[in-house]
Amino acid sequence: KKLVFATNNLHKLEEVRQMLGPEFTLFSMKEIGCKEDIPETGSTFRENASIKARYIHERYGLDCFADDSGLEVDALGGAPGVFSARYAGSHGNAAANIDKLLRELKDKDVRSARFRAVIALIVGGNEHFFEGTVNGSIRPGRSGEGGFGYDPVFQPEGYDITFAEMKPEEKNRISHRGRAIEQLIAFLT
Ligand code: ITT
Repeated sequence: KKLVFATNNLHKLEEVRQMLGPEFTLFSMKEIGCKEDIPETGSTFRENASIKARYIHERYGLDCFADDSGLEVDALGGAPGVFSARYAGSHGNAAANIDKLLRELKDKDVRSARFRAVIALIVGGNEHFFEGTVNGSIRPGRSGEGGFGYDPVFQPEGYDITFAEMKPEEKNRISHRGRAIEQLIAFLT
């Protein structure tokens, strides 16, 4: 099955490539010649996932999917949420985003949080949604070198290590994205 993954995030691309395996031929936006940054103007993960998938489908007429995801922190009323990529201002500056998060949580006892991912898939002109969540907590400091984004400070429930300390396949097995992709695979096969 040929599919475009409408993302500019190379870490997401790598994770999803690993999860989908060889039955799927995955094309990145770059590989289909799309160099644009898709404006994410929605106020929910679902809206933004849909905007990204439709953008590619409308311009290229290809089957495609998009992932919109982020971190919801209870003590911050669900922030950064859909603003996770640009929490500290500039898009995708993980170091600054984590610094800001740790600063905001400095005096908070409640550290619970979750990652959410919503995938919008467009096949044969029809749109389908898949969602995944992983509960956990925010560590007071960074640990680990793997993963991306907030992984060094996110400890999933039932573990005493962060996502950044896990092997990629271990993270993928329990992550928000892994759970959403599992459903996408089940739907397509
Ligand atoms: P695309 O829109 O091009 O796919 P993006 O990085 O801008 O890439 P989002 O708008 O969905 O994607 O923002 C997701 C942000 O949420 C991401 O940049 C990270 O900061 C955070 N995030 C999502 N999944 C994560 C994960 O598995 N580990 C760590 N941080 C994650």
